Amino acid sequence: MIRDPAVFEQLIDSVRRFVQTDLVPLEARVAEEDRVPPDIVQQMRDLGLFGISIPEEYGGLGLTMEEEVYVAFELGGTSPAFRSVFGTNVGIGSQGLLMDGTPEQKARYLPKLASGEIISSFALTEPEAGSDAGSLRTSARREGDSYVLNGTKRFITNAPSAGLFTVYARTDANTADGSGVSAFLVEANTPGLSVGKPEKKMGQQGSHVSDVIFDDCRVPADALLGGEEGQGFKTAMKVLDRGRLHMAALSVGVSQRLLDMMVSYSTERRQFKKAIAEFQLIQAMLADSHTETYASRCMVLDAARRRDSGQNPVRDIAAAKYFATEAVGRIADRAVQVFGGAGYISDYGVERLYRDVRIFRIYEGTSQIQQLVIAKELLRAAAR
Ligand code: COS
Repeated sequence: MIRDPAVFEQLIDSVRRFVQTDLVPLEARVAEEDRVPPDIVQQMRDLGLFGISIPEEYGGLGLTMEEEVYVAFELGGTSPAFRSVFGTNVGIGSQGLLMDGTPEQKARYLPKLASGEIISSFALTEPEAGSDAGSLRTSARREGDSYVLNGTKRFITNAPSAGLFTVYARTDANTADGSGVSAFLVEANTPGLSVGKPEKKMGQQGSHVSDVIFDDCRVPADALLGGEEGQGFKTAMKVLDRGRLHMAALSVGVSQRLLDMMVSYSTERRQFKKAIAEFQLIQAMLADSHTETYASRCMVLDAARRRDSGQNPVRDIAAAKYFATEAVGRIADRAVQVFGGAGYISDYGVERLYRDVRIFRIYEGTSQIQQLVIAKELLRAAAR
C-alpha cells in the first residue's frame, strides 16, 4: 500500500539520488578499505534510512511493506554493503522488538534505532545451530531478578558496531527445540558480552560479521523480550518472514542493476565488427535476465501488498526469497559472461557483485529452508 504517492515519490527520488550520486562512486573504495565512511553513515541517518520500518511514533518513517520493498529496489542499485549498515535496524534487529516487545522496551530502544543512534543486531545462529535454529544451545538461566546468559553466537551481522542485540537463548533446559527459547534485549556494554574479530568474507566488504560470546552475562529480568519466556523462536520466525521479503526485494534491485550493466556493455563492446548485443546468444542472456527480474519483482510486490492487507503469506514470501535470490545469482553469473574477461577483473565491479550476492541464497534462511517452508505450507493447507 502506498499511502501518499507524492510524498513517497520524493522519498524514492532522494534514495535514488543518494545511491547513484553518493554511493555508487564509493563502491570500490569501500570494498578496498572494508569500511563505509562515517559521513556516509551520517547521510543515511539524515535520510531516515535507519528508521524506514519503524513507526512514526518512535521517530521512524513507518513505511508500509510495499513502500519498503520499493526502497529496497533502489538500494539494490549499489553494493549491498551500504544497505547492511542500517539493514539490521530496518529488519532483523528491530522487528522482534516491534512485534513482541513490551511498551517500555519499545519506548526505550526504538527511537534510538530509528534515528541510527544505535545499531541493533540479531543473534540467533550458533556454531551448531544454523538452519536448525530451534536447536540453539545458548542458555539463559533465571537467577532472582536477572538472567545469566552463556553461549556463542556466530556470523552475527553488524555485531562489531551494535549497541543492542536481540539474543535468542534457551530458558527451558528441559527442551531441545524452539519451544524452550526466549529472546533477550542485551546492550553491547553488558559485562560478560564480548564480540569476536570480524570474519574475512567472500563479498560485501564494508559490512562486518562476527561471533558474539556470552560468558556469565547477567541481564535484568526485564530484558526478556515481551516479558514472557518460551516465545523467542516464534518471534525469530516472524522476524525472518519479514526479513526474507526485504531480502528478495534487495535481490530485485541488484538484478536490475546487473541487467542494466549488461545491456549497456553489450551495446558498446564490439566483436566480429558488431556490438555484441547484436548476437542472439547475448540477447538470450539479456532476455532471461529481464524475465527473471520481472518475475522476482512481481512476486515481491504481490507478497508485500498482501502483508499490508493484513495477511502473512509465509509460503509466498519464502517463494519470493527463494526465486529472487537464486535469480540474482544466475543473473550475476550471466553478467560476468557478457562482460567476458572484463567481468572477471575488478575494474568493472561485476565480479564484486557476483561475490556480494552469493550470501543472499544463504542468510535469513537458505534456499533449501525456503523450499521446506513452501512445501510445509502447501501440505498443511492440503491437510486442512
Ligand atoms: N511465524 C510464526 N510462527 C511460526 C513460524 C512463522 N513463520 N514458523 C514456525 N512457527 C511456529 C510454529 O507454529 C510452531 O509453533 P507451535 O509449536 O506452537 O505449533 C513453532 O514455531 C515451531 O515450528 P516448526 O515445527 O515449523 O519449527 P522447526 O524447528 O521445524 O523449524 C524452520 C522450521 C526450519 C523453518 C526454521 O527453523 C527456520 O526458519 N530455519 C532457518 C533459520 C534461519 O533463517 N536462519 C538464518 C539466520 S538469521 S541471518
